[in-house]
Amino acid sequence: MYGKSAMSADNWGTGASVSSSVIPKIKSETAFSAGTKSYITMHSAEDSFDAVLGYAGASCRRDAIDARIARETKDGTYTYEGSKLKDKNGKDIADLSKKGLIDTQTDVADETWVNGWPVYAATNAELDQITDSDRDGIPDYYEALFGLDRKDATDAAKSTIDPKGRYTNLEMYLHWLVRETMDAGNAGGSYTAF
Ligand SMILES: [Ca+2]
Ligand SMILES: [Ca+2]
Repeated sequence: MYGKSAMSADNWGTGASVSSSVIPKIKSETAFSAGTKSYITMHSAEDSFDAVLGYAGASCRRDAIDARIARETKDGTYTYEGSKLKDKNGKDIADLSKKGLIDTQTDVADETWVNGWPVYAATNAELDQITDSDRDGIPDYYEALFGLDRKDATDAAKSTIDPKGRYTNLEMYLHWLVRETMDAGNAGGSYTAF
């Protein structure tokens, strides 16, 4: 466990909150076989922590909230607190820790934000990048780049870009959007190709 060397050295003795009589029923002395083939990249626990903090998330790029959560997780800190003083039953919860646990997005105060949310802006060049003439989910620039037809909405569901025909062209575009994020997150790991 991060920052707890004694616990890391003795996971089951000091790190597990279960009865000693239960441990033999749930503990394996040997690693589970992952088989000879794997679709995933493996890292050590320490490297995984950094990779998740650096690259996890469902976006091409991180916004201010993503960046703050990653930084606070790494540093073991928090920035904002919950604002409510009563629980849903009207009971005083003033004694409970609200550190880092916001109750509403307006608890996240930043004068440049609106109602607790950052303002997302795009340049004209970025807006041009998302022009999608046939509205098949794939923007014109990508259709041109990979030989698709920006006036034919049926090609998004076809599988002509993937040399092995496994993924649709729309899926290939979505993969392409995060190719650099995936490469960086997988760097240094082990992977068995097949
Ligand atoms: Ca399109
Ligand atoms: Ca198209």
